This record gives sequence, structure tokens and C-alpha cells, in this order.
Amino acid sequence: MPKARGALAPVIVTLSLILLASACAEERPAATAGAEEPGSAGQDQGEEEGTVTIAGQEATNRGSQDVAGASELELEVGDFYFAPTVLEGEDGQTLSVSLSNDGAAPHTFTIDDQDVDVQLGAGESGRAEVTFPDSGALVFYCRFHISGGMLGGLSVEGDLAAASGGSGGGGSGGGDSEDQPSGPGY
Ligand SMILES: [Cu+2]
Repeated sequence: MPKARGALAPVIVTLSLILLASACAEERPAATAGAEEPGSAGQDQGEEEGTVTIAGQEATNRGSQDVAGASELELEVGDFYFAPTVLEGEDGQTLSVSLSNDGAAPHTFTIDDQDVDVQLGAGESGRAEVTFPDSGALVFYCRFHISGGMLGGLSVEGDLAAASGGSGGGGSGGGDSEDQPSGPGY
């Protein structure tokens, strides 16, 4: 059918126009996708505050927060930082941390000693229960980006430097067995 042939030209023109249009669109900065949400007003955003050393590791610093006495906290997970970065609490305090990933990359909130390992895709949220150490500090980190400084600390009495990466303290399980008579009875 010769009719179909003639119909191709406008199709090609249309396709070219679409291609042109999308090429133009790509040159624009893709800012709209990441625009501020009105829901999260009032937070300090934008400026980086350098780094803070937690247990000998350099962390991207988004500030610290005194959470002593609190039972819940909202913690922002972003592209390569935690905000706040340092949580200052009391020894043995437990805290329910509400996590939200405001970044474009997937991240985790991980504490080795406490079996905490929450993975968050972009835009996802989650929750983790954490326990402050008796003293010093405990590191939480993102498994994907710890080498980029994506870590933070649970600090007691502001003692960030004394933190252990998870070496000591874990050996309390074996001591209790000695008061059980292991003999086969009388
Ligand atoms: Cu990450």
C-alpha cells in the first residue's frame, strides 16, 4: 500500500523533534528531583562542618546532639554522612533511632557489636535499637561508604577518642558456667 510510505515522513520528523527536545532537557541541571521537601523544615542543611575523629576514624561531621534521657531520635542518612553524626548519651542508655535515607545512594546503619544492620535504599526509612556503651564511644557506620567517612558515634561523656571499634567487652558470656556442677552427679 503506497499510503504507508507517505506516512513515514511525519513520523521521522516527529522522532527527530523528540530527540532534540530530550537533548535540550538533559543539559539542564537535574535539580528538581532533589528539591527540599517542605516536610523537613528547620533542619540545618547544606554546610559541611568538616570531619570529626571517632575511634581513630575520620567521619564526615554533621554535628552532635545530646540525647541523654531521650528514648527516640530521628537520624538523617544522606549521601556519605549521618546527621547528627555524634549522639551524646548516658552509659547503658537505649535509644530507638528512626532512620531516613535522604540521599540518592543506598546506605546502611550498622553497629557490629549490637547486630544492628539496617539497609536503606534511596528514600527509604527504617528503625534501629541502639545501646550506648558504658564509657567511651561506639561506632556506627555505613557498610558501603565507611571509607568515605560515612560513620558516626554513640558517645558517653563526650569521650570520642576512647572508642573501640568492637574489640573489647564481648567476653562476658563464658563466666557464668562455673557455678554449674559439671560432674555426672554423686
Ligand atoms: Cu552509605
